[in-house]
Amino acid sequence: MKYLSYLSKYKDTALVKFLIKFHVKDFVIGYLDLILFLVIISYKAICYNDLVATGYYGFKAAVIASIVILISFSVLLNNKGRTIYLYILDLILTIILVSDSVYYRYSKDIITIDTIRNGSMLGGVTASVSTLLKPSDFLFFSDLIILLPILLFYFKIRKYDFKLLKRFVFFILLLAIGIFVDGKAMYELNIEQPKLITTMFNRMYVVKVLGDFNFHILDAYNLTYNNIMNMKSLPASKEKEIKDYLTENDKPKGTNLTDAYKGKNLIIIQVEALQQFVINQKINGQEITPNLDKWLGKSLYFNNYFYQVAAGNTSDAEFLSLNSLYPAANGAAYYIYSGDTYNSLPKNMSSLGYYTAALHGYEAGFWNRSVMYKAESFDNFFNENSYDINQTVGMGLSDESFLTQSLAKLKTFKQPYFSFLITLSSHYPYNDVAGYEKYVPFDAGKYTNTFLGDYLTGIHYTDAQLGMFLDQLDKDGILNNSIVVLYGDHFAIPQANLGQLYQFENIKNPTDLDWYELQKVPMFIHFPKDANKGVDSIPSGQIDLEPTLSNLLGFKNKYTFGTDLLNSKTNTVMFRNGSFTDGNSFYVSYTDTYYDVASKKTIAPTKQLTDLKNKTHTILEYSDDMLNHNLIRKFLQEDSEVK
Ligand code: GP9
Ligand code: MN
Repeated sequence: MKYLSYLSKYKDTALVKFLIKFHVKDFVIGYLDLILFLVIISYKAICYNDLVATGYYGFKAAVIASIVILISFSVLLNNKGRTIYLYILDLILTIILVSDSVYYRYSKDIITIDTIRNGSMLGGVTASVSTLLKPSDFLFFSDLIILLPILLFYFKIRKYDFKLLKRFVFFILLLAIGIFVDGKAMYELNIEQPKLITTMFNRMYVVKVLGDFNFHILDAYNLTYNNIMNMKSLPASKEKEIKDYLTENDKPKGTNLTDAYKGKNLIIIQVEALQQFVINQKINGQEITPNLDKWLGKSLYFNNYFYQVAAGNTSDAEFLSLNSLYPAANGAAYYIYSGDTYNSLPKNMSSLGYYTAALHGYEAGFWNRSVMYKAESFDNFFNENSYDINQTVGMGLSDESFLTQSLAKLKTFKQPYFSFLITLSSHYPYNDVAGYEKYVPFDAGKYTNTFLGDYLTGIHYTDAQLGMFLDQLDKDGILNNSIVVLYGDHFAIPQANLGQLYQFENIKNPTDLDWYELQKVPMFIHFPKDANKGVDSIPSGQIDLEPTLSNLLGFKNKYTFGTDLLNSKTNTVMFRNGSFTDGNSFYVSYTDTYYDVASKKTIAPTKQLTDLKNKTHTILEYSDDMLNHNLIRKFLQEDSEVK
């Protein structure tokens, strides 16, 4: 009462007059439902974000903004319609949040449209839903029950309804505020982590920064965008042209070592950020990668092997190596094309009776692996959840622990097996120097405390762990019965730090050719009893791995773009941006310049080179068509009908 008399003093002020004139009291009462649902849904969404971000990302305006956008449409309806809309919206969003919470507890990941489409979430999670559900999950639905009688009462007492025009203005206002705040957050995320929104390589990070609803909106947008882009059907003649090209490309080119290793285990190790420039190099008299240097001496070493990744980085390295297809023109194939059918290396190995497993000591959903490994037909994916995270270096589980635990797993696998291992510790920005050095001391000399020095320390650490792993495979006799492939996934030194690399390499006035020549990654194949060891300098790249293995292991190469390196004398390495090299010349697409590799000079294009340039475009387009129109599925179907 005291307060009311106190307030009455202000009843003639301009502000109060304004509030009365615009029916603010009526508005507050009339739109109480809107305010109530905004608060309730926001609270639930923030609880979910707390679960996945464990507090350290704090409150995110974008989380609320996405709810404001979804709620804004309710304002267009009349009173009753609006409340019903809000009630149903609350129900739907609660179902999404609870499902995502349960899924998160199971796989530390979020449900995507593709996870549902591929059925890849159905395995363990549905079986264990009852154990994953918590009593608090049901509390999320309690408001919907409690609110029912209250809303019915509210329907009765609420009188005021705004005219359509005012409602429309209010809708625009809410929508604009929501879009502005949300758009700003997305824009900032795009600056901080370019490519993240289109490639979704770290979707839990998107969830942490933008919230659950924004993630689903972006996921649906990406999917719809790709579907629209691929709606145009491919003429039958083009389809035939592609099939004919691939059929020709897949034909055996010779008989060198053909089927020679049929039935042997296959172990592939994809090493994080391993580049060729560290191989057989010393710093201050100390070898940078003594173990790899030793093992590539006992193996068939490809010293002219390029990574061919695009926006999908590590996942592209896998995509190229396991499918012999080019990466996506935009975004990451592991995300955009995870709904396609693949004639992948694991699928081919399975058809030979192999057990196949991918092993990586990190989050299952990173790079959409959990979904994509299903599409690539791996029998099993051992991820972070399958490892004891007992030692961390850099980004997560240390290579030492990962490789030790992986070896123990390998020993339990039914033979013959194909194991695909992906390391992690030598990941950008290599700043866990203390972590690397704690286990493997390294003196980076004049590069100490520089970016390059940190990388050298990191790769030296990883080399030691790879050495331990390979030596142990040897001691345990596994090498007698296995072929081991090891290669680097992609670049280690980003543009900003290239100066140090050129200094290390003693390159004074670097050209684009110099840069490209530094984009090689080592690749070696180790055979039982160190057979076939030597150096092969054929120009090659990650796309050539599957066809090469098909010759050695005896499965039929089908619908691949690569080359069997053991039965070819020449080869052209094509890059996603249209650059290419045949070993003698190098074409750099972004400056439209041709180089002579030996003299390093620029050269005028010959007819042969311009033909090769056009062929590169055609082939990249073929690969895009294959992915956009899921042609492998179609081709394999046609083949089975013919049989
Ligand atoms: C994490 C890892 C890193 O799972 O493979 O991927 P990257 O950031 O190198 O593309
Ligand atoms: Mn990587």
